[in-house]
Amino acid sequence: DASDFVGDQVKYEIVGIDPGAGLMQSTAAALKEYDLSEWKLIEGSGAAMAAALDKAYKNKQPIIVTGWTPHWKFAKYDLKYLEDPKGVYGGDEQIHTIVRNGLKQDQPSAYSFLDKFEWTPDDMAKVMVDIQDGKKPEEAAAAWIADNGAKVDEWVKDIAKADGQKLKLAYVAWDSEIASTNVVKNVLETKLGYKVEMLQVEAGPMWAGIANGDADAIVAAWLPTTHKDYYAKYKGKFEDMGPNLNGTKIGLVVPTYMNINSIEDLKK
Ligand code: PBE
Repeated sequence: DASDFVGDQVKYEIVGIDPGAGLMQSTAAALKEYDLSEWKLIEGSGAAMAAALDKAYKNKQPIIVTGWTPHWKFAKYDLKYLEDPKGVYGGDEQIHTIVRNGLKQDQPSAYSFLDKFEWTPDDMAKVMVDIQDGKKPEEAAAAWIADNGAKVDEWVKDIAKADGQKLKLAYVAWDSEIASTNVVKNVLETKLGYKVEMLQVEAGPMWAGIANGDADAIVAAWLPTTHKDYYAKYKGKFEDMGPNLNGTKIGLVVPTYMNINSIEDLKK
């Protein structure tokens, strides 16, 4: 029989993403802090989370997912973050660009552009929504660049062109980072003459790769909270170029048709 309690409705399950994501570590911490030991955080991927959300939403069924902003899902569905009165998921956060040590000497043009690269949550969301609507990531990136010529010109202004040198951008297959990494790759190739390889990896190897020099850059570092463990682990072995986007959020997300509002509502 259907119970009114959300735990019974969703079988005490929270739909998670890839285990290396900072969002998963924060959610594990939230289950502890809010004393929700009967709840399970299910590992999966960003894509599997989105598929589960889509299916539940279409059937108006209850579901709790690990979510983040910017993300196309907020344009497609009516969703809300559960309030986090204990602040486990952190406050203001930015996405940083991180490069390997030595990039400045080896690839000064790429370094200068990566230092300048900065856009808004709306910019990123536009690329994400286009991809969700069926464009290939590289097509969505190219379309955004074509539509935002002035912004892109400013990023590459006065930077000398390279001569086909190779660069490696590491990223995780989170929809937000698929969008940003494709935009940066396109600019490096079409405006600055590089040949760019995108390395899709898990979060741990992404940070290890930038620290050991296997990758040249990432535009996927969520700080100061989401990736704080990775940041601390490799500190000194990379160069932090600062924020490329301001105004992110992570937490537990539910459809607005659910009548819970806070993580505290998960407690019976
Ligand atoms: N995310 C998207 C990542 C960072 C980008 C929030 C899923 C994470 O949790 O590590």
